[in-house]
Amino acid sequence: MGKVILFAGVDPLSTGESTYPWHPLSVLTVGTALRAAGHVPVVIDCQIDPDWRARLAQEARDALYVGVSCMTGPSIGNVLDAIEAVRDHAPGIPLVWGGYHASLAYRSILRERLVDVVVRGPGEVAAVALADLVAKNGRISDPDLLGQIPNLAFRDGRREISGSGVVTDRVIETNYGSLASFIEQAPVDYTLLPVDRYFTSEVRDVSYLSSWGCPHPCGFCSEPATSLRRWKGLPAGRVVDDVARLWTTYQPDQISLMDPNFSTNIQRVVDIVEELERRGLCIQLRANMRAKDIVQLARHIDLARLRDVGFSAIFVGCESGSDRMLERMTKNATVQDTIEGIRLLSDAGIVQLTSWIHDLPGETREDNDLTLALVAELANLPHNRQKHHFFTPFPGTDMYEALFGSSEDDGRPQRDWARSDTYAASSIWSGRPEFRAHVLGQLQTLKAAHPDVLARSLPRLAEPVDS
Ligand code: B12
Repeated sequence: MGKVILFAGVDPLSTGESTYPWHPLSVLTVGTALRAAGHVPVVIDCQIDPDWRARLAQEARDALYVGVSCMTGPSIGNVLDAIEAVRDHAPGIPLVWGGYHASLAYRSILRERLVDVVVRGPGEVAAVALADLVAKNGRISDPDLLGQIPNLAFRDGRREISGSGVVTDRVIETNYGSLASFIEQAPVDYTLLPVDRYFTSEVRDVSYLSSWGCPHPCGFCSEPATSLRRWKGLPAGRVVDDVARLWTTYQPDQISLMDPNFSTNIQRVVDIVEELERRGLCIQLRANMRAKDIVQLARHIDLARLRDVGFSAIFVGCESGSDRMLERMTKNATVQDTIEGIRLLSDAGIVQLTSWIHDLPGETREDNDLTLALVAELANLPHNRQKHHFFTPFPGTDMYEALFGSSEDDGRPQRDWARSDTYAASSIWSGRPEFRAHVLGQLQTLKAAHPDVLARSLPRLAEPVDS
């Protein structure tokens, strides 16, 4: 038994992604499992702790290991700094990298020798097994013992020649076993964090996760590679117990359901609404749903009932107003689904937080005009909000592979990934500058006509890839 440091590297405040900090469910979930197994998890979150480097350097010295977590993008820079702080001040303490980015870019991370072990996908079982291993053996390097832990990738000390003739460290992957162990575990232990330090004068938001994974194959999205298109959800009764407890304990303004797609199981949504009704609860909830699911859902339940139990805003990844683009993205949905789904939410008085991706590979001016015409039309609806992104290829996605070939062994340094952002400069992919400038012009016109429709500032033009 011993202390494990969990560093949350995602910092949406520094990139303008958000105006308030978000509870890092990644390390909270892992920390819950570690504490239940008798270890002492210590969460250090760079969003709320300006002295995180010093604290990390101090706390790491007597830890079993330091675990770091982030998504692809600018937050990788925080994780690289965290790794450096640990290497400088607590040399010899094992380093473990988990979360979305590491799950996909693990080969490059390991070959850069940044950490000892990468945890791929759900990390609860592996995090506990690694802590047990270090507590017992004092180190993390025995390939035979590591080989028995699911969801790991590590170097076994041997070298191999890649297809292109380059000699690299051999990387071993263990069985991608435990898929959604959070489903079996006790509710997330929010006391691992000072929850109310995430509240601002603007909003008191608490993040919560009710399901895991996503069955859809969208080519731009990281989920198919991390969840292997599987899905698991907590039962309706447990979800309502959990959100009701969070609502009374922390008295937030809203609870954000962070499920990749809350509506994967339509019946579960209906059950959750009915359970909230049965208990006479109205809890302000936000969730992600696919437009096509909303259309289906409306056939089972009047969406006004969702609004009445508190579903106040639904995030919908609409992506494009061109069916040709939706097809190329393997979105498994049509523009008609988007129009119907958004209108249904609007009619029920629910805020529609829509998300759009511009300058997709192969997108023509005609495709773009269709998208711009659609967003302009939707902007007339009451409570329509829009987030506009420029396409950024993420590792392990079909669209990345279509552009660059297999991402598995592309050897891209993490410093490059750290300069990849859907809102600003990208050292991975700058797209077509003229196309982007044209889109920005159109979005400025939209903004002038509907000043409140944009949920955040417009994306910026990318720097050239080779800058
Ligand atoms: C919440 C969320 C956010 C929040 C993050 C809040 C926070 N403090 O973490 C906000 C809104 C800030 C955000 C921002 C972005 N996000 Co986001 N986000 C999500 C969302 C909805 C849920 C993530 C989550 O909390 N899941 C629940 C936790 C429990 O799962 P998890 O993190 O995977 O953790 C498990 C394992 O990975 C592992 N694990 C994780 N960390 C560690 C650490 C250790 C040591 C160990 C052992 C294990 C481990 O164990 C955990 C439990 O099983 C997802 C999912 C989705 N499909 O929409 C997208 C998603 C993760 N986001 C995504 C993207 C693209 C972004 C942005 C990059 C977008 C942009 N503008 O460029 C930004 C980046 C912000 C930044 N500065 O880094 C992509 C990920 C792409 C990628 N390859 O990383 C996703 C998958 C969306 C998508 N469909 O493409 N996001």
